[in-house]
Amino acid sequence: LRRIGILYEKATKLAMTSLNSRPFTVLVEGNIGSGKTTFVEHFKQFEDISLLTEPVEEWRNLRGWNLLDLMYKDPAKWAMTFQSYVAMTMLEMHRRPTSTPVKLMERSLYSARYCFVEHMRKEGTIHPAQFAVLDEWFRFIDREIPIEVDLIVYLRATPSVVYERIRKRARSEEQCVPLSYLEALHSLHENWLVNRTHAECPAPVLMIDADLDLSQITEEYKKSEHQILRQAV
Ligand code: DCP
Repeated sequence: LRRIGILYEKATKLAMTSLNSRPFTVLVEGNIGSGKTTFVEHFKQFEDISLLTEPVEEWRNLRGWNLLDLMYKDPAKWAMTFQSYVAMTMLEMHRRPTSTPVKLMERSLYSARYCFVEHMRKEGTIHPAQFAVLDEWFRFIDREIPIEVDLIVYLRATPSVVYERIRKRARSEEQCVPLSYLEALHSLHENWLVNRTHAECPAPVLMIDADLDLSQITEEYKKSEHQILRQAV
């Protein structure tokens, strides 16, 4: 009887998901090294959530080519190529169907455009014509392809804190990342998610203090659980 009860509950959830036709979709955003992957992995314990971690490994190995490394080593030559591939992998994640009522996704087309591409435009890393092509792609996708977002979790961290974390995790491609770059990315996240200087912020923002270290951060993550899980009917 217990088994039948569980099966019935699962079937009801599935039916409700397909009735609602799409999952409650949460984007996890924040500076490099702010703990996005750790945040997403915290939700592994809940079965009603699909977790989509960022495809960094795909960026590091596209048919044997490490685009992330090429971009950091020679941004003038590779930033455009890298960002166009990032956009494709992000779009694939936005569109990936799920069978659960909640979908938790690391990063998005939006942070790619409003933080990373915006920084490259401001700094002149990409030519204005290259920026125009990336921006036209972004506008086209935004206009023509449904990308549903219900909540953005912003892991807000101090640039010097993430600088230390990046140094410690020692991802080979990121060895050249200076503090000034993290400061610039921080302001761009703030502009997008807090000051709302872009017309587009596709959902309400839940802010989390991401400066805390691993031993304390679980408590901080727990605070967001009810906002995310209450959608898992
Ligand atoms: N990156 C980029 N342009 C993007 C997205 C990411 O240049 N549109 C780069 C920055 C980092 C690497 O890709 O070098 C991964 O960055 P993220 O901040 O997306 O992921 P992290 O692994 O740093 O996340 P966290 O440490 O918060 O889990």
